Amino acid sequence: MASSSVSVYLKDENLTQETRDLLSSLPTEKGWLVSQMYQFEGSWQAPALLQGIVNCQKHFEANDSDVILATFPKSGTTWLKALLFALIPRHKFPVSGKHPLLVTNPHSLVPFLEGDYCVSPEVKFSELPSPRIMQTHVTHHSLPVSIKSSCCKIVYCCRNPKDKFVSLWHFGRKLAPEETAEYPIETAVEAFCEGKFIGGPFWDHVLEYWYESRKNPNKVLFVTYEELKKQTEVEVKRIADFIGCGFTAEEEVSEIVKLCSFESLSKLEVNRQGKLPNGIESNSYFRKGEIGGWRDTLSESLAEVIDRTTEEKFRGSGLKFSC
Ligand code: PAP
Repeated sequence: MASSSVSVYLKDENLTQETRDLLSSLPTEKGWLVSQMYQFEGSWQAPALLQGIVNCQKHFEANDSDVILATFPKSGTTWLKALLFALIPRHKFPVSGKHPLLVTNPHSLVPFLEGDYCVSPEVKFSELPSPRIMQTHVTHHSLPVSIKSSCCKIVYCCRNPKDKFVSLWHFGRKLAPEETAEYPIETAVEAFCEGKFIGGPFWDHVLEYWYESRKNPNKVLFVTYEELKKQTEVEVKRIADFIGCGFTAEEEVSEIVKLCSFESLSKLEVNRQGKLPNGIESNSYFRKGEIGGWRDTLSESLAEVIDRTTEEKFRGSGLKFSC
């Protein structure tokens, strides 16, 4: 199992006996990025993150004032972490001043729930200043009960499947070159479309949050990377209204948009050099930041395979991706 990898999310040396027993009872598949994936509550996980999800389900207590960012990996997590951090405590940290985002990677400002729980069941989320902002990649049905039963807000960000796949493909190859070197992209596309891909099935993840946002629009806000890119100010105001920190007529949303843009964040020293506590290089989270960048990596025929699956899986849902 990916022992040469540097990321804590791919290591299995901190697994408890309880997790090992659980793993032995679960369906398993050989995978890309992690040599062995386990199917837990319908989604395919690396062992360490699976332990994190179980710990999170057992121990995490949501507050009514919490804001939870939910994403499928590589759908805009870093961007949304920056935006939420810039939006929520904006009276404490004015954009015009020495803003924490100028010296801290967004992943160090907004904790990753199951990521932090994968190392230990004792995580001090209770010490975060209120309102707390936290992030998860967990499916809606696997969220800790208190997130669903409390009045906390969930912001879900989705991205078009081809760009998302390509983003993860490059990230994974950089993160674990040895484990991914021999895995052809054709096989990875096939596994992604079958849902047997790390974190997958992608389609079910998106659809669950999509339907939840329609059923309960005050609880779940559905945002797409593409709309955020095309009309950033409009979407940022919509997010701010949803989480209860809407803009006054005098406030400038453009400053927050600029601070959190790919162009600004990717140039900062803190996001170009060094590693995060999770063992991942800070610059791995900033690659291209574009819509339609998949064209550099996917052949037309592989793109068609993903398009056909997207069409089939999202048919009748009202969800469409045109890029
Ligand atoms: P995660 O889910 O593992 O935390 P996430 O941040 O969702 O990762 O994905 C990284 C992608 O967001 C990268 O896309 P790319 O590979 O297609 O380039 C990264 O470039 C992009 N990204 C990071 N920050 C921003 C930003 N401020 N604006 C737009 N895109 C961004």
